[in-house]
Amino acid sequence: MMKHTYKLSFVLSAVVTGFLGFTGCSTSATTPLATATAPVATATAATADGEVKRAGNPIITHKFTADPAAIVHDDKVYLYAGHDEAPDDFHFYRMNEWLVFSSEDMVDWKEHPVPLKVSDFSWAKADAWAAHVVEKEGKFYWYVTVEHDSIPGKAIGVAVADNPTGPFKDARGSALITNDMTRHTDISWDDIDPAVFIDDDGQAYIFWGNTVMHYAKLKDNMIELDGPIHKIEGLPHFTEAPWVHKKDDWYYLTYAYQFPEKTAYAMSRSIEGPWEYKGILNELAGNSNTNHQAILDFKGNSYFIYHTGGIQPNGGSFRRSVAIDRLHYNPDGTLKRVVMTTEGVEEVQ
Ligand code: FUB
Repeated sequence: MMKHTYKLSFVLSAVVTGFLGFTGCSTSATTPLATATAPVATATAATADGEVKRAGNPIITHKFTADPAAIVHDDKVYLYAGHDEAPDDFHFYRMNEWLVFSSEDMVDWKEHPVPLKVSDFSWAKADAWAAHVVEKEGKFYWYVTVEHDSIPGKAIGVAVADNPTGPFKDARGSALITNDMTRHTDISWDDIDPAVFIDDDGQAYIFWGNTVMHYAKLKDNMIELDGPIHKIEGLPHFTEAPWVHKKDDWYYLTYAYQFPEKTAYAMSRSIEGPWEYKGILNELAGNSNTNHQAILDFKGNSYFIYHTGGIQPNGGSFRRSVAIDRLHYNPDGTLKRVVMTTEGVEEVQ
């Protein structure tokens, strides 16, 4: 029944999760400055733990940030996130723009000017939900979830820029995917949470969904679908938030599992499946009913990037904050369970 009660369940969960203890919040949390306008600012203070400089979780404490996606470009990590702008008495998402931060060491994060807003898409009317950036041939493509202005339901658009911090512009002038293009479920929010993966042969794929996981090929131009939309079967309790990555000869498909969400994963030898379910990767994110992961390799380490409601007293399901912990592989390629920490990751050079 979850597929018909998604929005209601968010509201109920906001009440329920008020009773759940959260153990991963940063002791350095500050009141969010929703109106901060500095064009470029250091986003968070690093904490010292003995001689080791660590990021602390959440990594950004002056704004609420959600739905992380990250890339590496020129020895820097670029972290893209939605901006949770809901006031304390508002129990659903209020999200009008996306944000970008960069870091050379995973500890000091620099905020860049707001690179993309819902209003940059003339055909969209609300909801800067989860998004994903990929680089191809010197261009940066940002796939976003929004509410369509005239076609009922959520839709996916794509913006493009010549560098990772923008400025980004709508690449099509229309949605790439709309709710009427997918018929596997009758809910209006199944076309959310795009995740794009470019395989070793250069073929790009877009994965997305809520309740039902879809995927399709992208054309070489990255802004048109190439062929039919497929449904991926065999992912237990798939809710949303797909993320695809490859390590050695394995493809990994991580996703939000159940609701409130854990993160689960499946593996395959082929990007087109079949996917073999492998279990839970991350537990409930404390007082946030969503978890929304990204996975990244940087300077020899693997990272699990997610969000929690870790800024207190007002953090929660609609005022979330991005956190980062290490991701570790077993010798057979399976993933070790993520350990969410208060201390966060160590500085890397
Ligand atoms: O941020 C709005 C929605 O919440 C995202 O699209 C989902 O992945 C969940 O995190």
